[in-house]
Amino acid sequence: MSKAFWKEAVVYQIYPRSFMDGNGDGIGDLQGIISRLDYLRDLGIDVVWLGPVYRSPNADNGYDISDYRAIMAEFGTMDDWDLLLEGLHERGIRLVMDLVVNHTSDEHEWFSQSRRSKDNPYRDYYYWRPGKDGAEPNNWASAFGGSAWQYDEQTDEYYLHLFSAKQPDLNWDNPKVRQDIYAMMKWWLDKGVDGFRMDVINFISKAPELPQAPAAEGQRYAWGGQYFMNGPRIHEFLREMNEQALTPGRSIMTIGEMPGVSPEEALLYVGEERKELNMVFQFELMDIDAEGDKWNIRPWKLTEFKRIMDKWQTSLQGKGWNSLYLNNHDQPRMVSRFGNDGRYRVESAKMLATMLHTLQGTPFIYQGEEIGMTNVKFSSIEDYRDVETMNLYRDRVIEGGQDADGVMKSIYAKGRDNARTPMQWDDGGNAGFTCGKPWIGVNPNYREINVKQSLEDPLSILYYYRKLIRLRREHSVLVYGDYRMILDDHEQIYAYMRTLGALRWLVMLNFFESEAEFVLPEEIDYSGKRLVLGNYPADPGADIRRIRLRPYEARVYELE
Ligand code: TEU
Ligand code: CA
Repeated sequence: MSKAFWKEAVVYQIYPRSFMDGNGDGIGDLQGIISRLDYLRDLGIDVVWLGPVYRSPNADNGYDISDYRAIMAEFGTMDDWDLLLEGLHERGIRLVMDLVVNHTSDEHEWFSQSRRSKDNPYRDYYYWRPGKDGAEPNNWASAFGGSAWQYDEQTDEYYLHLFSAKQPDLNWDNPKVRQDIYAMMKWWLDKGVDGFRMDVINFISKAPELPQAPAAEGQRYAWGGQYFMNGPRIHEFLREMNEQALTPGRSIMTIGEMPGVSPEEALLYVGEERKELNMVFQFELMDIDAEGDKWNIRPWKLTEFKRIMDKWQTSLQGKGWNSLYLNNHDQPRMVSRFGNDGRYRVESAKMLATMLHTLQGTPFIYQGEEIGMTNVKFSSIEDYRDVETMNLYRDRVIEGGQDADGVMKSIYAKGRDNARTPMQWDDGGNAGFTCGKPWIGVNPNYREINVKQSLEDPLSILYYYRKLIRLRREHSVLVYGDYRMILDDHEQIYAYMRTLGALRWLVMLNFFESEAEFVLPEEIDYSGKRLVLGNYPADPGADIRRIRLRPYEARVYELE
């Protein structure tokens, strides 16, 4: 397997609005991040993925960009950004920027021009279509509810927006759009950024006829995914982007966020010979607890979880590269969703972290994960800020007449604001995030769960993350080693081997709060063993042929 810095790296995701407020206005900002750089250095991460910090009216917290070459006023200035980059590089940390180019803000200059008249030179930068029989051009649904089309009086046509109406989709079939985007990317690379995380990048090529989506009986709008996810020209566009914008002779890192991609499709994006991207964020695991739409929660089995992980691990092995994540700014907190955020919060957070850092792929840590931050339950919908959550409540409760408690239950489990409450730095006012009034409430558990407490407790999740990160850096078997699952059908334990040359590592993870029996398969023989890491005090001499794993216990062994 070929070597690359982005395979060896551990990435830390910063959601700028919620990380650290430097000036007391209640909103996280660049100076705030700068003030916490030593924290990141001490954690040991190699790369920061910074959520969008470009100028934006914030309809979707910066994922609606009105100027790609300017900094959002609330976050600071371009000078602040230069200082941030310098501060990161001084500490040996690379910076990956969010690249949001499936859509712009409706306040972007291109769109202001585009909506002006049908013959404006920017008209074709977006998708404009006349209505059909007095309704939208097709029945596609927006990811944030309602139609994906917005009527615009000025020219009596509709424009396409797969996300909010303030996020019109760019028309990538127009070569001018592509050239403008590549020029912008090169501009940032020249400023010294080390790569891009590309927002819904597999949505940029749409089936040209924009066909009607198959809908259930009585369903007005339907997700037209098959007409824009991995669309007809997607690989052509990404290869062109790679060639024209990404290969300036410097090694950078690229991650494509890709809902609706199978491992087979992923290989077309990340296959080592394909010259497109380094890795993708897959969504198959994120869909494990939903039926139909994400709000409709269903219980999942560990065997299903293992089947998904195993499929991605083995399909990409030797051919491409995985990203490894269990949460981000769009997903609930991993310890609440896949672990136990009550009695076994610490144990289960460490167990999940063990998995993330011992599978094959690049681990992504989302801010606060390293101290075991949990989901939040605000009692009132008024306390929520996310456009997706607010639209859901409006559509289902206010306009749809559904039971508010049921909808709140879905929001508690899946709402994106779970991950967007402020980073918990200490047990003082507003968790040390701001001395003003935070833009979104702090999780009330900040008095127990915070960085200060974590630094004082030698057994904290934070110190365990530091250990894992160091371990991965020191032992290339964790990066480049082959992966093979064992105990495939075990319903409580996920276990696998990593091997590189003569090195053999064994990972065992109990995903439940009841004890579980691990029995080593007969064919694995060994003459010696070393307990490398675990989340409980354990007898290093214990016989690993048969072990009772405690609640959420994780162990990593080296076999001789
Ligand atoms: O997300 C795209 C995406 O498809 C999801 O993760 C989405 O947030 C989820 O399905 C909603 O339930 C990206 C960004 O990560 C997200 O924050 C943006 O809102 C979205 O694109 C639009 O830019
Ligand atoms: Ca601020």
